[in-house]
Amino acid sequence: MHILNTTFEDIRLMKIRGAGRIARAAVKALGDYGTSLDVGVSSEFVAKIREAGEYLKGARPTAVSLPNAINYVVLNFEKEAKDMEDVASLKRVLKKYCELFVERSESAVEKIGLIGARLIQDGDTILTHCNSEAAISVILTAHNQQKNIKVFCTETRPKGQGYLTSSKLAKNGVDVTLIVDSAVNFFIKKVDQVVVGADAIYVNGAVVNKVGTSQVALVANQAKCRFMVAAESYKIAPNTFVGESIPIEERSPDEIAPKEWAQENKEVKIRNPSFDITPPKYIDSIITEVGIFPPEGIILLYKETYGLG
Ligand code: RI2
Repeated sequence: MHILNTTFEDIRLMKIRGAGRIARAAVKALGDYGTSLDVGVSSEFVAKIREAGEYLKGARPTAVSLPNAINYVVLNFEKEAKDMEDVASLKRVLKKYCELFVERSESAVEKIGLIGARLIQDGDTILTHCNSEAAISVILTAHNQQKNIKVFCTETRPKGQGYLTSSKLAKNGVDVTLIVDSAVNFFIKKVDQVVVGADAIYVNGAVVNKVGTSQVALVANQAKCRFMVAAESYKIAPNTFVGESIPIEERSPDEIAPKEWAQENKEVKIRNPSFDITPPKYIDSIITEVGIFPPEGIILLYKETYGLG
């Protein structure tokens, strides 16, 4: 269980973070756990993998990439392993699907970059919020295509993921400016496009992303500035098709206020939701590895992915 516990804790504590990264880390941990399992009976192996998958899914509640990734691996593994007797073969099959997921996930980010960059014009100023591999892929691909772009990165309180994004972009030679979250409206007139990632996408095209994204979308909408979401197709939340909602993670108040201040001001309540929901009407396009969709078109991708089309 050691590898599972370590990965679970690293995801929970956000040492591993970002919707795509946590999905890949969980899948890798599941594969390594399978390889290390010392059981002689195939049914026991399958049961332990199923149980480990369920455990990993609980590390963080909002990014649907995590359960979708585990389900992809476990369902395919179980289907192929149905009639297999020896544990060594089961281990090989499990490893195969873990590697396949990781490969597809990484190549999806690359493809999103290429597809999304088509929507970025030479001379554009882009604004991004938080730290999304998919959004960064779009920005860096446009930059590598010699498009002359400028980028505003929000700081992204409370965890400051904008420091990661701005540092990465600057190291790659992009002209980047870090701003506080509340300065978005101040700068929006200079911005041509907002590009953000997603932790989960409702079947109706609403997007769950780092808290503050919906405020950025409102400001962008008022300023008639384009709003693009870059996200792998496995971020679509299948349960939203039957009306379920996506839980919004609420993290510790310690991430917001210094401990001593909180001690002295115990009567002040602190709330720390990690994500919010941007309605489809504020989103122009969702860039996935299979193409560009208006938010209302995500239902088609969902149906195709789950064979309902
Ligand atoms: P990629 C992150 O969540 C951010 O909300 C980011 O926009 C989203 O995951 C998608 O990131 P957190 O783990 O999968 O920082 O595009 O809470 O990297």
